[in-house]
Amino acid sequence: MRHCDSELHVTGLSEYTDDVAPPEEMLHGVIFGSPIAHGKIQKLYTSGAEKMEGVRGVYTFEDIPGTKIIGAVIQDEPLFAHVEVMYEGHPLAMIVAESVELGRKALKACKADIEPLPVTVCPRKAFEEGDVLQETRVFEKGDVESVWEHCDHVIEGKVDLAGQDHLYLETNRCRALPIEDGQIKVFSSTQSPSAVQKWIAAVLGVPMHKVEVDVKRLGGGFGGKEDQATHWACMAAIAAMDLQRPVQIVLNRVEDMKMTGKRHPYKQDFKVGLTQDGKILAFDVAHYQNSGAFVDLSLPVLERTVLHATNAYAIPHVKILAAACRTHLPPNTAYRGFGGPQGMFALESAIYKASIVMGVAPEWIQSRNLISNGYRFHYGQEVSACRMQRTWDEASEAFDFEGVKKRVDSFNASNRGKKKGYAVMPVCFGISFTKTFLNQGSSLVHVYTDGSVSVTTGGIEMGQGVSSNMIAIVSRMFGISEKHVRCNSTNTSRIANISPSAASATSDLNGNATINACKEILVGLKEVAAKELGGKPEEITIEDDIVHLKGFATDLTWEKLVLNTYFSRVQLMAHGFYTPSGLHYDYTKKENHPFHYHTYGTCIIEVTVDCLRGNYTIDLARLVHDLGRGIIRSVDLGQVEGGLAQGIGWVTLEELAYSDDGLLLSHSLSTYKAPDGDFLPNDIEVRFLENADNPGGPLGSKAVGEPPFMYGIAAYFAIQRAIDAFRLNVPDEIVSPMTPERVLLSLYDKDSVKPKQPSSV
Ligand code: LUZ
Ligand code: MOS
Repeated sequence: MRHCDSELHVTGLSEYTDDVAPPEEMLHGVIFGSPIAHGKIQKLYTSGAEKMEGVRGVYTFEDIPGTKIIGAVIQDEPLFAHVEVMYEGHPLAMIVAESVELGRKALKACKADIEPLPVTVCPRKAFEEGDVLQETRVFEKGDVESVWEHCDHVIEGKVDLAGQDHLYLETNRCRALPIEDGQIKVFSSTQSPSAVQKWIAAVLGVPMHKVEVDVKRLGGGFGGKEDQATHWACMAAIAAMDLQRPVQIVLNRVEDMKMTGKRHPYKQDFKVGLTQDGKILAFDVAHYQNSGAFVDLSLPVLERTVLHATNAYAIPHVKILAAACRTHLPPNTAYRGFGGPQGMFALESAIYKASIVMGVAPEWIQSRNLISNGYRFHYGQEVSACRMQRTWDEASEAFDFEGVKKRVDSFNASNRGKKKGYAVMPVCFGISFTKTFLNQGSSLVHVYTDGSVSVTTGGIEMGQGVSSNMIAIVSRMFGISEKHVRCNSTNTSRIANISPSAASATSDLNGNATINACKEILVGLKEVAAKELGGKPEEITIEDDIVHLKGFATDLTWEKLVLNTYFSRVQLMAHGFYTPSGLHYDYTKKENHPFHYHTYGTCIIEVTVDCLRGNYTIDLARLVHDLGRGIIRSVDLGQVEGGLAQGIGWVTLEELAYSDDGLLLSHSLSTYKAPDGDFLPNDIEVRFLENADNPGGPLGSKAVGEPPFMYGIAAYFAIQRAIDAFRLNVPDEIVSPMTPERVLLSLYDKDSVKPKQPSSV
């Protein structure tokens, strides 16, 4: 699989934030983080560090020249801890030194007197104590209370869903360079260069036009750098301006894991009511989000949990409680799926439990409740161009759901020490930022006189392939080969007011903006060509670098046409803007249209559990995904497989362990296990729907970044069902991740090696 950076990556020549040769005189910032999770700051001792070799400055809350409190949604987060520390690793101070080594040495001379305060890590506890970040919301469609008595089965349960570290290969980092006239140039590993620009300007107390942020590429983001790259960039900028020297901050892995927020853990209560023939009549769910210490993006994340609480299912009566609960963990943040996976997991838990009570396969219930055109979601948007059933039917047929069931049942009947399980996961994910104003993209296309083209957009290349997509779009719009086109770094001086590269919408918004820019340039090109060839502009096309008139090739090449256009003094550059139409969302209203469209898909995952040891293998993952027309197949496949892998990791291996006093115990790669190539199934089959154009997406495509993450949820229930085949053990609380330890403990009673007795539901 190739994308536009493949050769640079495999030869190690691609440049990330700190790969560019450091400017002379560059200093290094290291962070003094709180050793405890919650406490009152009595005194900070930094004067010892200040006197140490190579130290040029120490910065705390008092040293912030402008705005001292930042925040993406609500300004509630002091850039350095002030009065109280709210989580382990909460930055108290930054030491700036001639080298990282000298800075780290000086770090040891920093001390803080902190009076410990009670620590809360559980969102239910925070909720009971009334420590919520906004008034708790309840969303209702229909009236769940009126239907329980009409249900043949009413099942209740609890869920405990863990968070997830982003584990981008490139930890958070940035480099800030002071330049003339009080300006500053910043290279940041951020998904949101305009947020970095805005907050640096604010903390420095200067206008935004004095701050230039440039981003070539990230070594992964996954949401972790949507909002939380900003802090480090602000800190580096403060020191750089004060000392008038370049300053770089690079977090090491342990610091990154301790100091930055993660996917939100949730605790959930559910109650589901079904008829005997498997129809879900009512779903009542409470989401207690573990928001962490500050708001960050928790509220929009919780909003998406609410929007996706019914996933792909048509349910007439719905009630959703959504509470953002403050705990003493780093502020949890965006992570691929943005609350959607947590919303969907609760409902899959309910369906799983219902299937046991009713003695049916979960997919029998799932398939009886899929949405279709005309269904109105609880947030008021009507389903149109629905492909849910289509992906289900194609998956069911292509992957032979019936056959899998028979094969697994017969394996389990004839094997004692090993059991197989499988589960199906339908996904319906809404595409658009739910903060409607963020749905805008910009692109700057330059055609140079030699026929080469440069494209700059608001999109951040973080390994997902957006640069390759932009190059493909320009190449197809102009009818020229990709070798003519280069995608340049994202830069706030070339593109203003950039929305974060997030919400799966980056190629969608910036690709459409690029199409608009190309169209504008094409008008001039075609006029010049028509004049030269003696035709009309609408009779001109360009294919394979050759200008065509009425469909026939002429002698006029792309390069010659560009040069002629330049000599004719006709515009060869354009700024394109795009925003999808028809979006509106206000949670207090019944009628809403938050999403431009939905992405659909269905996945089946099969596993084998070793019932002696508790470990397991993921044997296969097969899925049908609705991608619209797709831009570059290999890029899309990379996104689907990557999302699937990350989703499987979330519910299986990746365990964030905390002590009771809120210290992160799994804070490095020796204690936090992410799925690797060995763990993932060899048998992964991805099918894209054919003939599935999406009029809303660039070149008929659909957003692809996040939806595949949620296929991974099937791995959880596949393992649970393999356990059930060994001995039925429906837990009171469904706890994720399903680590091998957890599997072992659910196969056997704690104090005995005998299999547990079947428990009743
Ligand atoms: N980021 C954001 C997101 O700010 N708003 C969203 O709706 C969103 N959705 C998914 C991922 N990131
Ligand atoms: Mo994101 S969770 O930064 O799309």
